[in-house]
Amino acid sequence: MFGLKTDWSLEVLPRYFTLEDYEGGMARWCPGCGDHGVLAAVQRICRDAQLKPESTVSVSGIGCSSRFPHYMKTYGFHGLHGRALPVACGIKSRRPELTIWVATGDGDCCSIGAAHWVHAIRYNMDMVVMLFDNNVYGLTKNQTSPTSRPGSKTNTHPRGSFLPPLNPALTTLSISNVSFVAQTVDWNPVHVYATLKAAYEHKGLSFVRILQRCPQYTPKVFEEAQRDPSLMLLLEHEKGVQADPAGTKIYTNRTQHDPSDINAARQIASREDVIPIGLLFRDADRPRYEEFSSLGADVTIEEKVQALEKELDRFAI
Ligand SMILES: Cc1ncc(C[n+]2csc(CCOP(=O)(O)OP(=O)(O)O)c2C)c(N)n1
Repeated sequence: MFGLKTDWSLEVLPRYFTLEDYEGGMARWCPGCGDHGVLAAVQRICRDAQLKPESTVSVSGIGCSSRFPHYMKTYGFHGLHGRALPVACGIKSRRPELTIWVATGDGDCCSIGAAHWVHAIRYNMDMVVMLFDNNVYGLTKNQTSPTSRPGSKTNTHPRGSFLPPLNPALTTLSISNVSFVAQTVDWNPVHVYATLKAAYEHKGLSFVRILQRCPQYTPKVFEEAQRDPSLMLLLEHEKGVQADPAGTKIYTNRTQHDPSDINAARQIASREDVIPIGLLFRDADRPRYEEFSSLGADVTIEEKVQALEKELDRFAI
């Protein structure tokens, strides 16, 4: 009577994520800041891969670029200056199934966070690390960073910085157990997308140095390369970054580079006459520390207490 239903099961509709599902707060970066384009690329990759927002985490340190997690509608951790990588490694240790995007600036990663950078590369935990390299400390308003070019006038070096800059790609390529190093430029969204997609697909720590424009403090550093594409060197290979040719046809300067050749990668990364973009190095067979550090992550509290008590019982008299 009254057509009483006895089947209470709900039909769960398949979920399809659109870009909006990854769009967090309105980005407060300056107009013309390169960070906007990188954020858009990451959101597109998440959408194209249909990553569950609740299984995705964005982790950062402190800096303009480190505001990244606020603009992703996923889990996020806006950490301490230089500490993005230990936080990301901790997350991967306990929740290896999560997809992790790390945003770190050249100050955050190569200065205060340099020790963590070295060890995270060696740990090779599966995550994408995006180094936003604008050659300056942006958030704190114009101090020399380890990647500032000699002669850069900043608040810490008003007459121009004088030390040779650190080369982030080359440095990373010299750390043991490195498994993925690529370089791209924020002003080519096609190449940024393809590079970060390759980084996301790699199993292990993918280090991507992104040359990033800061319209406020370093507006000139990449201007020449932006205006004259012959100052760039496009790395091509069947195992490399597969960018849509329509977006890279401006680059006449190209070279075939096998990303499994680490010595060639180091030689290319050290070139100063051109800016190499593409995949410098990849080795998918390097050990990943989360395979070891996540052991036991699925043990229940009861099981832990039981194991502890069993251990303590060994000392009972
Ligand atoms: C322990 C500590 N030291 C210094 C600072 C000040 N500080 C905040 S961000 C920053 C540098 C940011 O530069 P970068 O990492 O290159 O990022 P950008 O702002 O250029 O994106 C510094 C020195 C801090 N917040 N915490």
